[in-house]
Amino acid sequence: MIKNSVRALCALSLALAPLLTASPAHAVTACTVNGVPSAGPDVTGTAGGDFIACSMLDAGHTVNALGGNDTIVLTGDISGTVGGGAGSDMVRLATTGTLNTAGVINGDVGGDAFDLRGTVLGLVQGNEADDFITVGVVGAGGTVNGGAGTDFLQVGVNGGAVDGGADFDVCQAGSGNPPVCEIVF
Ligand SMILES: [Ca+2]
Ligand SMILES: [Ca+2]
Repeated sequence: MIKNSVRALCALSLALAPLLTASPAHAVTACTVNGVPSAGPDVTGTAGGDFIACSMLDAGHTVNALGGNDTIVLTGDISGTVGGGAGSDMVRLATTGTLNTAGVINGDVGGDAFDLRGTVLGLVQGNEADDFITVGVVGAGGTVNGGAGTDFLQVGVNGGAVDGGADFDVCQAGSGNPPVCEIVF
């Protein structure tokens, strides 16, 4: 009787295995907030300094780090909206990451630092205060805007639009379209 039950359980797990291991039909948000997994659609930090990492962010999903000086690390396909919230935030896009057409990165309030080594096809906004933004590749249709404040923007290859926004900004583009800034070198 026990043997039969074990056999039945084995057969059941064999039948379920393909379902459990099947690849998802579409991208699925995969983030952690201070080490705790979150699948969205709203990935939310705390009022203090948070460490948020995402290997995937679906279109329509959001990351909001809220207040505090937060660190956000993006390593894959980012199609949602990432906000640093108040505070001086650090946002990194690894070389393996892409900010897709629908994707947005916002520094929000506070002087923010963006180290975006991957490809930007979407929208990057420093927003208020003095922001420091470096981007590896801005693809066609991609936009980087420093917003208000004295910003420093550095882009390796600019196939899109790079603009310091309001106030006195300093920009550098290795090649491609010239940035729109008070000082370009
Ligand atoms: Ca926070
Ligand atoms: Ca901020």
